[in-house]
Amino acid sequence: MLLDAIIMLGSNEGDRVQNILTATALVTRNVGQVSGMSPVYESAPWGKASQPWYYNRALHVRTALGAHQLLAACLKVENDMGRQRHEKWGPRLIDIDLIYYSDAVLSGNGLTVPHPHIAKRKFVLVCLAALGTVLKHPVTGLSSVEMLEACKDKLEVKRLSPQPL
Ligand code: PH2
Ligand code: MG
Ligand code: MG
Repeated sequence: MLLDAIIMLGSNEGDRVQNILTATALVTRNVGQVSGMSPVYESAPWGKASQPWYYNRALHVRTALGAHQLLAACLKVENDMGRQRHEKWGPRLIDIDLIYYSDAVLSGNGLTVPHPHIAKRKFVLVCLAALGTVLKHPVTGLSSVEMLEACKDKLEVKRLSPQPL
């Protein structure tokens, strides 16, 4: 049985476009079938202002993995790409976060789904809305468009143009 999961990619260190493209390819190969992807957006840093802007993209994955297996597969891609962990919300070569795992609500062993900051982060909501999935937040019942309309985050989120291939 395949379940729907939504994964967010983020990079603000090194060649950000290449990092997003490499992570997209490695998720496709190692994590699950990528059935949809948002455009790549450039976004002002959320949480800690004094760092480079991020490139972000959301992926819709169809996966046979359990939630913790899926998280482990994402962390493996981060490690394989050479991510070093520094401070919380600080610069990162690649960040691969689990946003939704079907309609599961889980917390523990290093994994919280839905991701706890979805509704507060415009860069996440813009990517999710662009994916066009029908997935709703399993706790609030809100769609990404509804959350985006209610979101108070005013940090800039710009669609890259032209989009990388
Ligand atoms: N990720 C963070 C912290 N802040 N800001 C933007 N714009 N995009 C991100 O992916 C991001 C962030 C922690 O993972
Ligand atoms: Mg993150
Ligand atoms: Mg992360």
